[in-house]
Amino acid sequence: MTGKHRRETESMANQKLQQWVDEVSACTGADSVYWCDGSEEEIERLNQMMVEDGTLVRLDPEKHPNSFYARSDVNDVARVEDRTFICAATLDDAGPTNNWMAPDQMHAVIDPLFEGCMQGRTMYVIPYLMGPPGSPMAKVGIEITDSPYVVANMRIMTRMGQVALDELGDEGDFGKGLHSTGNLDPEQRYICHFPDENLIMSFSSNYGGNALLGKKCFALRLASVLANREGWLAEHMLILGLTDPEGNKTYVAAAFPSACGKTNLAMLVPPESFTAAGWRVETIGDDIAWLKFGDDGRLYAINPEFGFFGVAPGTSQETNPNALASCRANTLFTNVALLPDNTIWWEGLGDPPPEATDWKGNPWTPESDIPAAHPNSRFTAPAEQCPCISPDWESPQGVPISAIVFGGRRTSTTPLVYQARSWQHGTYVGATMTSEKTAAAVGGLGELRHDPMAMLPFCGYHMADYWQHWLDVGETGGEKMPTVFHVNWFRRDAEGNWLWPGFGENMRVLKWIVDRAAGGGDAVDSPIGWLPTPEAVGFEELGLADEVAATLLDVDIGEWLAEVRERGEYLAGFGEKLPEAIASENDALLQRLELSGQDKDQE
Ligand code: GTP
Ligand code: SPV
Ligand code: MN
Repeated sequence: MTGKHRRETESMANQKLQQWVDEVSACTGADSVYWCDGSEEEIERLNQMMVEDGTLVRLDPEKHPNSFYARSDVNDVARVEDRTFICAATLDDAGPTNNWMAPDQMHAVIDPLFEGCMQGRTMYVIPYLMGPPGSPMAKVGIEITDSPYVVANMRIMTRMGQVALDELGDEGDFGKGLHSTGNLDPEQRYICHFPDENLIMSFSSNYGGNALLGKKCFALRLASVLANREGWLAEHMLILGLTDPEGNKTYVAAAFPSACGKTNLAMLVPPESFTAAGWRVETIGDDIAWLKFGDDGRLYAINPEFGFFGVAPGTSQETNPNALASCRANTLFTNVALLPDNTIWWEGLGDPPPEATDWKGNPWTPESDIPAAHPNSRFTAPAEQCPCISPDWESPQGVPISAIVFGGRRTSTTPLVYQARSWQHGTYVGATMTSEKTAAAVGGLGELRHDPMAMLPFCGYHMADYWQHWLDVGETGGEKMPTVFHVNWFRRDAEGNWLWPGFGENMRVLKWIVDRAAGGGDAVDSPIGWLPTPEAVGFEELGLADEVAATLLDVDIGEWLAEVRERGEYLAGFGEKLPEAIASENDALLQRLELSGQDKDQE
C-alpha cells in the first residue's frame, strides 16, 4: 500500500471525490488512505493480511478454491431495523414506517462517533458501480470504510475499482457511504441515511445490510427516493428469465421479504418433467431490481449487484444446487460452521459432521442442542459463478418484465398463488402484504407483520407516497404494465409441516404465472383474485393428498374477512396520504368477501 493520499500522485480528476476523501481522512484520523482498484493482486493481498491477523480462515484450496471463512461479533449478525434511520428533512418525508431524526440532530449524534475513529487503522476508499458498465441506469457509489472485511465483501457484491472511476469521470456525482467498524458496540450502532446529501453513515456494525453500503442502503433506501423523483422503481426483487419449450423468453421480478425465498426462486432447477419438455430458468438477480420504462413503453429491469449475499442454512444439493455451485470458489462465508478439514457446514446442507466449530467459535457436535451455523449465516459469492446465470444479466438496457410477483411467509390464510385483477389491485396486494419475521433482522422472529412490497425496511421515504408512486407508474405504463401475482410457499399443517414442497416445484406456479401473463392459463375467479385450477399448477403430477391440494388453493372467507378488516386498520394508520385507490381496493375486497360469505351461508 502506497500510503497517504496515493491518488494525488495519479490522475484523480474528480475534485468532489478527492475533497470528500480528504475531509473524511482528516475527521477520522486514519493512519493511511488506500484507494481500492478492485484488482486480483489487491484482494489476494488483503485476504492474506486478514488470514494473518485472524479475521479470516483460508478454506481447503481443493474443495473451496480462493475462499474464506469469517465469524462476526456475536452481537453483529443481522440488520438492525430499530437503529436504522431515514434522516429526511421532515418526519413526514420519512413517513410512519421509518425511524426518523432531523438531519442536523442525527449529525450531532453520529458525526462525533466518526471523529478520530480510524486512528491506527487504514481507511479504504471503495469506488463501486451499481449496474452493468455502460448502462444508462448504473450508478456510482463511493464507500469509505476501515474494515478490510467490508472491502472483500464489496469486491464480490459490486463492480469495484477502476470500472467505477471510469463511469464517474471528472465531473460525475456519486452516492457517499461512510462506514466504520467502530468498536462493534450495539449501543453505538447507527445506520443513517441522508437522502438530501446522497449520504449514508454506518457505525459499529460489519454485517451485510448494515455495512455493505451499496446494497440496501444505496441501491434501495437512497435509490428509492431518486426513483420516486425520476419515475422509476428501486425494488427488493429477484429477476429471473423463463424459456418455454418453443424458445419464448419471459422475465419475472419477485418481491419477497428477507429470507423468504428470493435467492432460491431466482436460480430454481425445474422438475425433471419440465426440463425434459424444454423449460429453462435463468437468473438475472437475487435481491434488488431497478426498473425503468424502455423506449417501447415496457418496464425493463437491471440487477444493480455483482454478487449474491445468500442465506446459507437450508441451501443444499436438493434445494438449491445452483447456489451451492455459485459459492464453491471465490466465496466468503460468514457465521457458518467450520470443520476440522477447513471446509464448512450449515443446517440443511446434509448430514451433520461428527464435530465442528460453531459460528461462535465453540466446539460443536450433533448432540449440541444449538445450531452450528447462525440462522442468518451467509455466503458472499460472485453472481457470474451461478451455473444458470442469464446471458442477459449484464444487459445495459435490462430485461423486459412481464410479471411481478409478491410473496410472504404465511402459515395460513394466503393461498399458494393468485393473480391480481389489475395494476391497481396488484399495487394494493403488494401494499397489504404480511409475512412472518425471519433471522435476517434482529428481533421478533416468527412475528407476523406488514411488509409492503417487501420494502418495509428499505423504502427511503413515506410508504404511502411510495404506494402512490406505484399507482402513478401504472398510469404511465398503462396496458404494458406487468401482470401482478401473489405467492405463498410457506403454508403449514397443524403439526408445522410444509404443505407445499417448494423449491424446484415452485416451477409449477411460475409456469402458470407466465401463461397468465401471456393471456393463457386456466383460472377461476375468487374474491381475492384469480386462482389456478389444480391441474394448471400440476397438482396431479405431484400426488398431493386431496385435502392438502384443497388447502393450498382455498380462500377461507372467515379468515380473509378477519385479514381484510385488519388491513383496513393498518391502512387507516397512514391517514391523509393513503391513496384513495388503495383504500377503495380494500373496501371492494371486503364487499366481495361479504357477498361470497352470504352466498355460502345460503347454500
Ligand atoms: P434475503 O437474502 O434475506 O433477502 O433472502 P431471500 O429472500 O433471498 O431468501 P432465500 O432464498 O435465501 O431463502 C431463505 C430461506 O428460506 C432459506 O433457508 C431457504 O432454504 C428457505 N426457502 C426458500 N425457498 C423455499 C421454499 O420454496 N420452501 C421452503 N419451505 N423454504 C424455502
Ligand atoms: C436482506 O436482509 O434482505 C438481505 C441481507 O438480503 S442484507 O444485505 O443484510 O440486507
Ligand atoms: Mn434481501
